[in-house]
Amino acid sequence: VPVIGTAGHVDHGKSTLVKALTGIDPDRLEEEKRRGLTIDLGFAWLTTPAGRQVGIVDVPGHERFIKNMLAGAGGIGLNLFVVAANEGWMPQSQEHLDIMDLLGISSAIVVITKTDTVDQSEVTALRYAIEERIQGTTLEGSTILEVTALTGRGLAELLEEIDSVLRRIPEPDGVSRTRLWIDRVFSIRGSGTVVTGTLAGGPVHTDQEVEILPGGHRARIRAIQSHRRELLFLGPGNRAALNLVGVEQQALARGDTLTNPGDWRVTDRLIASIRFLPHLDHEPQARGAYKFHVGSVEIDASLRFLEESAGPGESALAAIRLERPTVLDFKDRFILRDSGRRQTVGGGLVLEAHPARIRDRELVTPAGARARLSASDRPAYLQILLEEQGFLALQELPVLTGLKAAKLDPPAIVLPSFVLSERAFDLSTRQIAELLNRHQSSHPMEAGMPLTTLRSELRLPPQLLDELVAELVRRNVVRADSTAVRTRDFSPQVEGPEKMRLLQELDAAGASPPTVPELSTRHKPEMIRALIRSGELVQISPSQVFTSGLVDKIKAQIVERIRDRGPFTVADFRDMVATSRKYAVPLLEYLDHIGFTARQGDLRRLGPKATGLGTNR
Ligand SMILES: Nc1nc2c(ncn2[C@@H]2O[C@H](COP(=O)(O)OP(=O)(O)O)[C@@H](O)[C@H]2O)c(=O)[nH]1
Ligand SMILES: [Mg+2]
Repeated sequence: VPVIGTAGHVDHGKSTLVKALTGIDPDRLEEEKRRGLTIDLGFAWLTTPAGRQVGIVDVPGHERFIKNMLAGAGGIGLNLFVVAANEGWMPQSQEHLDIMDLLGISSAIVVITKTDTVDQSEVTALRYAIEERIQGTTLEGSTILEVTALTGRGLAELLEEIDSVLRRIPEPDGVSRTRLWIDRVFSIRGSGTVVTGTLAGGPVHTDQEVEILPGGHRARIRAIQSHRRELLFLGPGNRAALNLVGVEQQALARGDTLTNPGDWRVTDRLIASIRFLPHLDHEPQARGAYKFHVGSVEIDASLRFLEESAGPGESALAAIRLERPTVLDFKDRFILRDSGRRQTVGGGLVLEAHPARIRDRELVTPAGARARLSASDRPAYLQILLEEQGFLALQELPVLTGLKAAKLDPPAIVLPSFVLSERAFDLSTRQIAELLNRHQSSHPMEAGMPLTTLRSELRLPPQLLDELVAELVRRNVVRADSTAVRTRDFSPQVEGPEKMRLLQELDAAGASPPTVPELSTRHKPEMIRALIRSGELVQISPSQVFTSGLVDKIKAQIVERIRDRGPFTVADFRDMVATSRKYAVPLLEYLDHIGFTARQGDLRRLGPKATGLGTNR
């Protein structure tokens, strides 16, 4: 259920109206009660005729406390915009209307208060004046009601209208990530630190571990209250008071955000679309000093227009630098006030909360910023990020976009630790295939392209390349072993005449063949490797190879020998195959290793794998 906020000029009867509706005096500070003036935010709640529990945030109307008003304006779903019948439209009527308009608050009820102080004709005239003022703003078309809080006149109609507007407010679109802009911090003797705010983005539950940014303090939620009721779980869109364990009151302040650890990262730069108010009496200056208001925080800020600057009533793309870091989301609404003039000059939308920059160059171009402006939801925003960057590390996904990997729909490709656009995936696939084909045609005897070479050619993070290759293996596009990758239908070739020369040399040498280093001086090493892989050569030790034909012959001799005369020694074997110890020992160890023979003291007998006379393959 959305939280209701008040708005309107000082002394127009906002707090009195809240008290009349709820029975709770929102002016909770001693000084407020004494001066009859709202200084800081006040909180109350009520049950509507339809049975809804709603929270109310009452704001100060005085210009001096506009900062507090703005701290309460974030997260408001329905506004009660108060104009007193006796005073009519006043400066903060206009400024609060501007703020609601810039924040995109479209659900509002205009309440003309203190109707007991003037004639009905004046009330009616004010009604027309208000209708004109709200024309062209998000409040255009709002119902205008007349109320006398002191006598209760019009309160029943107001409550009915609150229900009917609440019924029309759409449910927030899905859960993203928990964020609570803290608007109050205090401590209760015996319980410790309590923070309050309007919960947004996702739920909280008791015993949850939370992180308070930008300080990075970790704490645990011991208890949750909403409208004074104890809860174990609270969904987004509600007022919340959270009792925290593990963090001191002094460490926290209004403007901090309570978050789910790991889901958010602070930022002090953003790309935004800013709309300047039409009735400004000056050109907005990029060099001016500004206050940036978002959620419950106010931060000193400076601007730089991405393209041209904008005049009153116009919009512009700008890079904004913040004096202190905070937590921002895609399409967060903010308000800009001119620090010197102390007036609201505009507001806008966060288009990129984590803009990359190389030296003085923004990596988000004006076109990229405009694409973000027209992206209607988070998946569309992710597509833009992927178009720009090709891929994102999966653990960055919630931090940058508020999306969870498990919920991603195609066309995003999700690998174990990265997410790619379909286009980037197709492009990488083509690049890999191209590199493999090129390598395979220049090295036809190799089993494929060494993974290390592929890594250095593609200039992707090694982990990403490995995951891409694994995905392509899964899709049966390439084949890979621990060292090399090849296209699906490639098999290494060995050239005929050269291979014949090598095999002839080995055949002529019988059971005492040249070593691999010796062979490599006369034959291509990659051909030797290819023949080992294809099984035509058998590697019996790091530096010794036999032809598979010779190995088969020796195996046959062993079977015959054991059948006729039983187990044999190394010396017997040496004589049998007519070789030296230098070859006999590694050869027998190789045969032991593959299970063709088995050693028993000094003797060899047939091993478990000696069935038949198959080759070593
Ligand atoms: N006559 C009359 N006075 C009202 C009415 N509502 C509020 N007031 C008075 O107007 C003054 C300012 O009210 P308050 O609620 O503090 O205004 P806020 O600054 O907008 O919160 C107080 O003295 C109220 O008693 C009303 O309906 N009729
Ligand atoms: Mg007040």
